[in-house]
Amino acid sequence: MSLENLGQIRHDWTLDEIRAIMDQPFNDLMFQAQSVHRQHFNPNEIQTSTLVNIKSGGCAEDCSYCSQSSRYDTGLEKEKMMAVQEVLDKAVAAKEKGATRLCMGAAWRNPNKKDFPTVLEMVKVVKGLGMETCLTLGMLDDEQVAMLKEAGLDYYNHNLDTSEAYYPKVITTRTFQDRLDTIDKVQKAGINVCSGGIIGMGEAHSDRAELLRTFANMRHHPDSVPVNLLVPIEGTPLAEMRGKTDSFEFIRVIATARILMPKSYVRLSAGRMELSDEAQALCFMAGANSIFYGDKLLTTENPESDHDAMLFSKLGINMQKLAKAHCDDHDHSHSAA
Ligand code: SAM
Ligand code: DTB
Ligand code: SF4
Repeated sequence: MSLENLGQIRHDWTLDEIRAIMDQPFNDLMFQAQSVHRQHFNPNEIQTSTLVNIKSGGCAEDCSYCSQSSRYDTGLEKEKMMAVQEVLDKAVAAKEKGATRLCMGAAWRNPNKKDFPTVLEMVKVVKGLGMETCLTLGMLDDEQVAMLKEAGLDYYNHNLDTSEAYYPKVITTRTFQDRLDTIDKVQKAGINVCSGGIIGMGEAHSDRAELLRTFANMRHHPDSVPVNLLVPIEGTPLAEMRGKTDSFEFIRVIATARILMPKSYVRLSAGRMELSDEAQALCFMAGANSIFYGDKLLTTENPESDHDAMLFSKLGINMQKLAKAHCDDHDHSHSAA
């Protein structure tokens, strides 16, 4: 396949094609990914999102990776929902550090009636600061999607996590199809979709290719694709996966996502504490152009923002500014040197 053809937006990828991309020699893969990246984005610019856990712990779902599932003894306390003012304070702090988007997460299977108006209020106050908003609240019904759209929500995060075949090995309280249904509703309502997965849960190489194929063959590619490296949590069934994932395998997934979804933001997400600065630089070379920025993810540690700022400075990477982040619907390319 020529490099020019590789930058085209397609929705008909076969598993063999994806495996051929992912399994080629590492240097060839990186070259292709970097070439595709430069067709649509400024290669030296990264978008930053800060996470806030607005409702921590006590979740009814049994996701085997999660510290917040009530099924496992992870030592995490169940907390009440955060007050709107506290979310606003965190948003102000994140904006001061340079984040363009606030991603608010809740440990829910789906939002309940009582708390939903507060969530809508959170979206409105964060938008009032001029920041982009993202929510991740579990499954949604049509009415909830419509209210989120009306409140001005920019992104909804809903991860598929792994392939359809491996999904029941990781989660039994909902199906892969349930996830697709919510993504479909969000997309149809005109809210940007953020959907990705987790690498390192014991899935096979082909499961990773299958997950990417599901995203790449969606009618509209997710606007943002978070690629998480499993953060192993003591007490969860996947705690024993610590140290089992080769970072080159992880980088290969990022590069393949970049090639399959040329215009999507690919986010180097959870797991950065386990990646050296050099491995993260390879992720950026592979086409990752977004990160979670701030000292904490939802319940676990993330690199200090000062460390990220230092790494960006060494690499000559600029953090995307708010005005640009709002130009999502346009071509992201700049006259790259
Ligand atoms: N409860 C909602 C849901 O599951 O959609 C929203 C919050 S949930 C914590 C959001 C996502 O975080 C999950 O879908 C998963 O991809 C990611 N995640 C959770 N725990 C993780 C871990 N230990 N390592 C890597 N990613 C994780
Ligand atoms: C995503 O893909 N990763 C984020 C966000 N979307 C919600 C969450 C990562 C969680 C990592 C484990 C934790 O901190 O609990
Ligand atoms: Fe609940 Fe989300 Fe954690 Fe699953 S990933 S247990 S749904 S908070």
